Formats: sequence, C-alpha cells, structure tokens
Amino acid sequence: MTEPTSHETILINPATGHEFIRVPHRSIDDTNQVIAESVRAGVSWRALSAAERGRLLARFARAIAADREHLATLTMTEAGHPITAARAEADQVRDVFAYFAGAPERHLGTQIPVAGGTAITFREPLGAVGIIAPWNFPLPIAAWGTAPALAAGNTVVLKPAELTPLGALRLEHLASEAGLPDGVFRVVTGSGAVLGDHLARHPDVAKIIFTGSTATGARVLAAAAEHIKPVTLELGGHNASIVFSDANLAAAAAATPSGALDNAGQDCCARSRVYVQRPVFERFVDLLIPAMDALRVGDPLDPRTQLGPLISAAHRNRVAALVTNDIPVVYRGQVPQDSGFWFPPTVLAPPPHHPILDAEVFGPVFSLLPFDTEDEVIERVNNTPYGLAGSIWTRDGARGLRMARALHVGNLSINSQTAVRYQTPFGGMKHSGLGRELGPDALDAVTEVKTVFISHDGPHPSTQRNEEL
Ligand code: TXE
Repeated sequence: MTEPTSHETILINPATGHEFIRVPHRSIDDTNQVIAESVRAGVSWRALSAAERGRLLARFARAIAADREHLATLTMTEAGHPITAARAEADQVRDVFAYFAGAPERHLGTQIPVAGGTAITFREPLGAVGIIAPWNFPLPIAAWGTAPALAAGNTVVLKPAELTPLGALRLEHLASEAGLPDGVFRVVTGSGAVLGDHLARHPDVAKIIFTGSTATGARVLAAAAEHIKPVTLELGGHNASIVFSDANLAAAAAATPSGALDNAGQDCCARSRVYVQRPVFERFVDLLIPAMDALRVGDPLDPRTQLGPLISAAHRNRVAALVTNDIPVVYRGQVPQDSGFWFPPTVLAPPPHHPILDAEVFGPVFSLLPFDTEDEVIERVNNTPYGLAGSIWTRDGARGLRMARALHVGNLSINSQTAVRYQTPFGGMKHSGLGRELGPDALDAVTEVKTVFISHDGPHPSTQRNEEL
C-alpha cells in the first residue's frame, strides 16, 4: 500500500481494515467551478413550478428506492454499518426525499391584515446551499439537508466526510438519472479543512448546513460570518436516558442497548449516560445484562448483525483512550479478533464527575449512574455543554412532561429511545447546535421571508401613512 497524497483519501473497509479504493480530492478551482454552476442552475430551478420541482424530487425518491441495495452496500463498505442498518438508512433517505417532494406546493407564505392594504409574505430560496456532512450517517444526514433545500428552490453543493464519499457520489448520479437539471445537486469530495472551509467562506454559497463536532462547527460559524451567511449546525451530544422506579423496567432495559449502541455508538443521539433511580438500580442491571448478551456483533454482511466496527483506527484509539482503567466495568462484550476497527460493547459504572461523563464518547460504550430524586437528576443531566437528545422512562405522565420541560435538550422521547423522524424538527440546544432540520422547520431554515405590502388605495388618500412606524 503506497502512502496517500494530499489529493486523495484512501478508503479502508472498517470491518476488515483493508484498503478498497482511493477517492481524489477536488481542487479549489474545481470547487469554484461547481459553485458557479450551482448558482447558474438555481436560476431555472427556482423558476420551475412548485409542482414540477415536486415531481422531480419524487422521481429522485423513486430512484433511491430502486437503488436501495447498492446504496446500502456502499454504506456498509465505507462506514462499516451492518447491512440491515444500512438498508434502513437507504430507506430513510428515500422517505426524506418523498416527504419533501410534497413540500414545494405546500410551503406557504402568509397574509397579514394591515391598514390601507394587504401584506403578504413569500418564502424565497436562498441560492446555492453548501452542505458539510459527517461520516457517521453519511447518506441520511446528507439527505436531511439536501431534500428541503432543493424543495424550496435552492441548489446544493454537498461535501461528504473524507471517509465516506461514495454514497454521496452515488446520490449525485441518481439525481441526474432521475432528471434533476445539471448543477442542481453537486458533490465535491475533499478535506474539511480545505474544501469545507472554502464552502463556508465562499461569497456565492448562500447558506451552510453542517453536521459534525462542536469544535469544527464553531470554526464553520466563524468562517460563515465573513459574509453574514446563515448556518444550521447539528453538533455533538452527550445524551441521557433517565429510568425512574415506576418505569416499565423490562421495556427500558430492552431498549437501552440499541439507544446507546446503535451504529456502534457513533450517533449524536446515543444515550451514553443511563441514570437509573436507586431503588431499581440492581433490578435494572439484572435485566440489562441479558439484553447486552443478545446483541449480535460482527460480520456486517450478516443481516442479523446489530453492531459493527468503528469508522477508523484513529477513532477506535480515541474511544479506547476515554475508557480509562480506573472505571469499574459492568459489562464487556466480544468482538471479532481480526484487523477491523472493533471495540467491544461496554457498560461502565463511573464515579460521579469522572471525565468520561464530560466527553462525547461516540463509541459502543455507556455509563450506568444511580440517582435519587427528580431535581437531582435534572441538575446532573443538564450539567453538560450539550443538549441534543434524551429519554425519560416513567409510567407517570405528569412526571414525564415535567421532566421533558426541565431538560435543556432539543429532542426527547418518553418511554422510547428514538429521536429522529423526518416529519418532526430535529436539532440541539446549547453546544449541540443551531437551528433545526427535518419536519416543516427545515424549509424555513433554507428560505428567507420577503414581505410585500399591496396598497388598497385607489385615487383617494388613505389612513395608511398614519400607521407607518
Ligand atoms: O468531525 P468533524 P470528525 C463528533 C464525534 C466525533 C468527533 C470528531 O464526537 O468523535 O466529532 O469527528 C468537515 N471547515 N461528531 O473529526 O471534523 C469534515 O470534512 C469546514 C459528531 O470527523 O466535525 C466532515 O465533512 N468543514 C457528529 C465534517 O466537517 C470541516 C458527526 C465533520 O467533521 C472543517 C461526526 C472545517 N475547518 C462527528 N474541518 C454528529 N453531530 O452527529 C472538518 N470539516
């Protein structure tokens, strides 16, 4: 294996540790050209009727559905996801495009009663939207930004993560096959520090939608500030699941492994801190261990596999460094002993204030933490810079809502560990992000409001001027 140049990324299958392809990086000049084409394509894309834009996006959704197996195989190979999970991700991409295909005809402005006439508002596209995507869910997260942006009449330049460009390139191909006009949806492959930064600073990129780490998100925000560019940031999380004594413990314990460990824990919504009320702590652990034992870890090609490898050797080392020897281990599973980037599913019982409780681990690791009172757990869960997702397990409906209102978190589930639905807004509070993706809010984030006042005045003067500010 020869050393990579700075103009390419060597892709390594995370399950085997073997190189399988090299992907060239786009140059800055190339990228400028793509941005210029994207801006030009926007003129006719936004001029299409809403119905026609919707029809084209619906065709794109059908092309994605027809390509499901290919897309899933790319995700499995470049990101190491088990094939069943990778298929579900391809299905989610299809659903997101199908949902937003209905949006162009339904994204309505308003009419506001004012003196002397009528005020109406239009939601107008911003222009060429830059999307910077991460490697953890390469296709779904690219779709969350792309589908609403295109539906609203914007064009898109997508920069996938260095380690996972293949799915994005395949989407670009499918868009063209589905009949999206040239330049409407483009992909540029390359390094974040070079091309991602370039998109964030470029005067002709009208908006950035970024998903990744909080540190990089802050850099993107600063770069975008140069041109007062709006930014949506979906950043890290360090989420909690809170299990009260009155919860359905069997259901909570059964859901805990997938809530914390899906995608090998490389999920900004992973519930990596599990707080269990003290009277049921031991009972919860007894129920959890068999659920952990039942996890199927290993070959991503096996449709029964639930847990695959981590994305890279470097990331595995980062996770391993956080799991320090001083933390009591409640559970440690088995992983294949081969050259892939495996890390065993691990349950820890760290003392309060241990550093692992401050970091986004992003690996198949979670912590069990006993608590006593509602107020105490609210304080402990909120005591992190993050605020993305979380779960509350209780049979007391009032407590569930009281807790949900008290937690500084963007997405909560009561008696469930799921967070993301394409119909509902998704995003974080505090250092977990800025703005929302998915659901109706996603369209507002890729448009701006124009207000038009239409005077009712005929040839006679009106009272209108008196009401002006
Ligand atoms: O993220 P980066 P990394 C968290 C998770 C993980 C950590 C580091 O904790 O361990 O971040 O992952 C592009 N200007 N999450 O280093 O650097 C980069 O090319 C513009 C949480 O992979 O944030 C990639 O496309 N763009 C998470 C994207 O940013 C830049 C998902 C994300 O990379 C850039 C992933 C720059 N200066 C990691 N530098 C989530 N929120 O789900 C890099 N990029």
